[in-house]
Formats: sequence, structure tokens, C-alpha cells
Amino acid sequence: MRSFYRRPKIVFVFVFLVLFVVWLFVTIIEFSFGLTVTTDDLIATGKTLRNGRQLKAFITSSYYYPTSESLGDNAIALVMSINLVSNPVLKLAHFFSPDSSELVIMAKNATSSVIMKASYVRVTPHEACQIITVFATAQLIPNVTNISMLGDNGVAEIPFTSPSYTKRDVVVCTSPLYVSEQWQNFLLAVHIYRKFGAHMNLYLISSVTSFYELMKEYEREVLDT
Ligand SMILES: *[C@@H]1O[C@H](CO)[C@@H](O)[C@H](O)[C@H]1NC(C)=O
Ligand SMILES: *[C@@H]1O[C@H](CO)[C@@H](O)[C@H](O)[C@H]1NC(C)=O
Ligand SMILES: CC(=O)N[C@H]1CO[C@H](CO)[C@@H](O)[C@@H]1O
Repeated sequence: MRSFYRRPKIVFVFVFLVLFVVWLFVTIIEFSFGLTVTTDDLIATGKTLRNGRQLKAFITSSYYYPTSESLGDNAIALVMSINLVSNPVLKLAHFFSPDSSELVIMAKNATSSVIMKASYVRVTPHEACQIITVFATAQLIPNVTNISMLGDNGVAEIPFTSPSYTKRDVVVCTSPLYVSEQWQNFLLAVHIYRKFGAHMNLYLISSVTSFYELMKEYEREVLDT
């Protein structure tokens, strides 16, 4: 002990080393548990936005297109609601750290993986809500098995489906439904189209919950038959 007292430098280095090891340990633990996944659709990465909120996204639809004329091959197309909008009180912060207009996506196939930036376009035009709807797309790798979104200290799996490539006689595409609540129109359309054997592609941006659940029910029913 006496020799320590005579060498304050060594004590300093020792204390510094202990603090460093503790910091490293805490960082590793934080990194491993930084990820929270609440439900199948709601994903949240550990990424904290500059206004102190955790990045959260609700995925409305996510399709992986092995081939696509408009998006390119091996493309992901995501429609989601995400809290990218800044807190109005901290508007000034815009000048110092502007929002990145890209999301970071990781894709894996049986043999390799890539990390790439997906650009997005805003569907919600105003800044009145903290959660806005965006459409994001990126070209990934062939035969993708897993897609995830990366934040600063977390990864969240993005569940996805592949579109149907079956040739059909009649295909009906409905223009994107935004703040949709007219379920009566949907019911009428779905039954009439089905009666005539049409395949229905519905693009949904947002709707009241009960209507969304009703559409999900119809989707399950149609997929099962
Ligand atoms: C995985 O992606 C890589 C990179 O594009 C590609 O070369 C490889 O063939 C893919 N693996 C499979 C099993 O498709
Ligand atoms: C890949 O996705 C499947 C289900 O889609 C999941 O069970 C599996 O854990 C995922 N693998 C990785 C490495 O994330
Ligand atoms: C193993 C496997 O699924 N291979 C497929 C990868 O994707 C190409 C087309 O992009 C298919 O032709 C392969 O069969």
C-alpha cells in the first residue's frame, strides 16, 4: 500500500482501467439488450432520435419482390408509420442535425448478408403528427430469408411476404386508402370482385383499427382458400 501512496500516477492509471472495464461491460450489456420488439408488426430499435425519443415504426405492409419491373429485382417495399418528425419545441435542432432521409436495412440470404440504405418518401405531408407514414424501398440480394432495420444500438426484424406471381384473368388494384373508414365500400367491393373471380390488390396507408382488422380477416380468408 505504501508504495501506491508514493506513486499517485499508478493509482490513477489503475482507477482509470477499472472505470474503463466497467464502461465496456455496461456498453456490451446495453448493446445486447438494446432491442425491443413489442408485437409482430410494431418494431422499435434502440436508436434514439435526437429529440430523445426511441425510433418506433409500425409496418403496414412489407413485400419482397424477387422480380419487379418498377422497383427492380430483389426489392423490398415498405409502407410504415414512423416517428421521424421532430419535436416542434426543438425545431432549431434541425439546423444542427437534420433528419437523415434514409433508413438502414439489413438483408440476409443463405450465403451472405448486406447492409444498405433505403430511401423513403413521406406520405403524410404535414408535420402535425409525430408519427408519419412513409414509403421506403431498396434493392436487396437474391433469395432473401431475413430483413431487419438497424438503429444506433439495435436491430429489429421486419416480417415480409412475397407477392403472388400467379397469372390471373382479372386483377383489381385499389388506390391507396388513407385515413380509411368506409368499410361498407370495402365489403361491397370485395364481394363483387370475388363473385367475378378477380384478384384484389389493396394498398393501405392508414385506417381506423376496426376496419384494419376487418381487412386482415378478409386477407386471411382469401389466403386460406
Ligand atoms: C446471396 O446473395 C449473394 C449476393 O448477392 C449472391 O451472390 C448469392 O447467390 C445469394 N445466395 C443465394 C443462396 O441465393
Ligand atoms: C429469420 O426469419 C425467421 C422467420 O422469418 C426467424 O425464425 C429467424 O429467427 C430469423 N433469423 C435471424 C438470424 O434473424
Ligand atoms: C436456392 C434458391 O432459392 N435459389 C433461387 C434464388 O433466386 C433465383 C432468382 O432470383 C432463383 O432462380 C433460384 O432458384
